[in-house]
Amino acid sequence: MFTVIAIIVAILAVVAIAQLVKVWETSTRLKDKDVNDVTEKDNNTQGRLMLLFGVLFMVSFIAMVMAWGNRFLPEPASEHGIDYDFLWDISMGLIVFVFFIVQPILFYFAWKYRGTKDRKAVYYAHNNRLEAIWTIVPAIALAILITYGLTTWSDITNPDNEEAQVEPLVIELYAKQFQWTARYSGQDNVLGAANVRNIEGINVVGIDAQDANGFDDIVAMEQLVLPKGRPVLFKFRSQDVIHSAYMPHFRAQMNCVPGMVTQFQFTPTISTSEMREKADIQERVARINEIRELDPEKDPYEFDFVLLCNKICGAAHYNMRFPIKVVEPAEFDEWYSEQSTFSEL
Ligand SMILES: [Cu+2]
Repeated sequence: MFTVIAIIVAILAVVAIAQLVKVWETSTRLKDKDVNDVTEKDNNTQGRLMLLFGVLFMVSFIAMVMAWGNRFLPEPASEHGIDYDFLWDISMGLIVFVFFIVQPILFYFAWKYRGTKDRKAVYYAHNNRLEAIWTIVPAIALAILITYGLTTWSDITNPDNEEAQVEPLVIELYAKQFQWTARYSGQDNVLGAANVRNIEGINVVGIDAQDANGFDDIVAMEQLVLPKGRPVLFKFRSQDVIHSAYMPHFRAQMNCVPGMVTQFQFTPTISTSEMREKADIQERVARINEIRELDPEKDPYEFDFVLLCNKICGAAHYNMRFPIKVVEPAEFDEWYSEQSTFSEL
């Protein structure tokens, strides 16, 4: 009902504005003036408005960065996260640098060269040198940025486990509307075959009961526990629509696509309890709790790493989150040994 009223109001508003414009046009015609005539006064007003807008634009940019700059992600908690953040800083640094040169000039010129009666625009059709400069300089800058970005991306997505002589821990993240489930590969570190057709009762991710690799698999519905300092190779699957596994603190994101398995590997470097000790995190938590205190029904927030769905996958997409706990390797081994395997269920 509210939507219908809102749409009717919006339509009526458009009609009212159209009518007002008509009235204004008729009134100027009565005064024997052409509405399309641009007067000296119009040019001055528009020029000054441009200048004013430019100043407000720059001031609001600086004010927003100062006010909300501390809402950026905290320090990365994964090995590759440092390279990732460096790439981000370089790209943003360059963009902001160019922004601060180009935008003030743009609005200043709009005001300085506004139309006046005795100024005539210069007819300047072509200049090869200028064309070359503004083509080649951005082309070189972009080529460097893109090459740097692609090499960083390929280093992040293709870690050489053989050279590093590590065997990453294999974990599956299974996405469905609107829930995450983790499946650890167990003693053999090999995930058993799985298929959506096998989903029944407690077999929530559809493990194939015929495949011996799956007997020792461990399914975790409550949270994702990861060992600090050990590479983890995630295998992503989806039951229904495209989801996206986003682990912001680890600078990791990968789509979960029905019918195929995607993957991403990273090494957690900071445990949950270490992260909670950090001054920056404590400041963020305090800020969040200040807001939560206003609502007596809300419990205080405590920092946790989190896995979020980053693809608008349906009505309860916002609710598709899974806590991640990074612990010391010994604690992980202890937790791992306490879990029931698929064959024990
Ligand atoms: Cu989703």
